[in-house]
Amino acid sequence: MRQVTVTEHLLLHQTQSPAATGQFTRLLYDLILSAKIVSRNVNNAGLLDVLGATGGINVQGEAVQKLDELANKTLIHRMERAGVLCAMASEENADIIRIPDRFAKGDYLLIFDPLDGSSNIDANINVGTIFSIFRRERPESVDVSAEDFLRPGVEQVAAGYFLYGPSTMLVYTTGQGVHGFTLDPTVGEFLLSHPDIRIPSQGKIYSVNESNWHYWDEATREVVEYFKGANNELGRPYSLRYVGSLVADFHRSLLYGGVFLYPMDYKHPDKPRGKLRLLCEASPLAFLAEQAGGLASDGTRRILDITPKTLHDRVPLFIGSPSEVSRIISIYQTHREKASHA
Ligand code: AHM
Ligand code: MG
Repeated sequence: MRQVTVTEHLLLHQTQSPAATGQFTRLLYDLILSAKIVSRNVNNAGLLDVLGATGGINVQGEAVQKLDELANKTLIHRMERAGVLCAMASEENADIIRIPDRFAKGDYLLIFDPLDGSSNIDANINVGTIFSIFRRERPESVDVSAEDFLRPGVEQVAAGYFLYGPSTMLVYTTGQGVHGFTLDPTVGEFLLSHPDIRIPSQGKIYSVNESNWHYWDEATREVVEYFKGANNELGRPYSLRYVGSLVADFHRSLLYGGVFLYPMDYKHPDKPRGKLRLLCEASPLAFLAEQAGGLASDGTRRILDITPKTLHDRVPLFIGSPSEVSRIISIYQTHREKASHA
């Protein structure tokens, strides 16, 4: 059987993509190398002194795990040397990460969540690295700043994730479909295993942290009741699966269909909000979902159309098969209409 590597695939099949340049191939090569290092550390986590928390709290107000920090450092160290980036932004860093003057710079902006789902890591449950790539718009003469990153997801040139699971996978898009590669550890290469992934138009699974029920509004409860009840398009209750690692829950939804939900909640009544980050989580996964024939919405707006106001903006996220996501949008719509007539 012919084994296709990521670089071969990019050169052979993605020639129409704005990402099909030498610089982009280099970017992907270094990203893959970073992910192989992270994957090795995740796989050996139980044997090395890298489990548990650092004691620090990140910009999101969440406990930093040692592996979060290691993955973040690995990505920054490799990618600042790639010579193709003008800056980076990470879920773990409050500000943008500039490329030091001693390294060459390029046209691309890289955004990443170095280790998504890391609260699961001590239990040996799947985690992943999510990435999003933009080309810089402003001229080189203008100093790079956070403003360069505040762009809607529709402008991404590529996005994807590495999933550190029973096998390590890369799933990515450059706007020409979604393609999955599996790391063959014996040769150290990601090989094409899932060409042109299409999400089923309807699934049988919903995925949500239902313990937030008490913090949801009426519309959100109705959405979840729709999936739990028998009075839906399926004619019976959907199954519930929730890993608590977005990248793993999304990957399952992509392959099996269904929907992943992280709605807005009122845990902090004065500040209702979604949990997931627009730039490093929702936007890249929305690009993949749409390229696979799915949908991604915040309940009202298409995720890819939302322009962030800050680097760490959060959004509600409903992502997956078109049938389930459009149903959710219509339930919210009906609630808004009722409220406006009340
Ligand atoms: P992280 O990037 O710090 O791991 O946080 C994001 C994670 C997602 O992977 C997952 O979907 C969500 O948080 C789970 O949150 P909760 O524990 O509130 O259900
Ligand atoms: Mg995350």
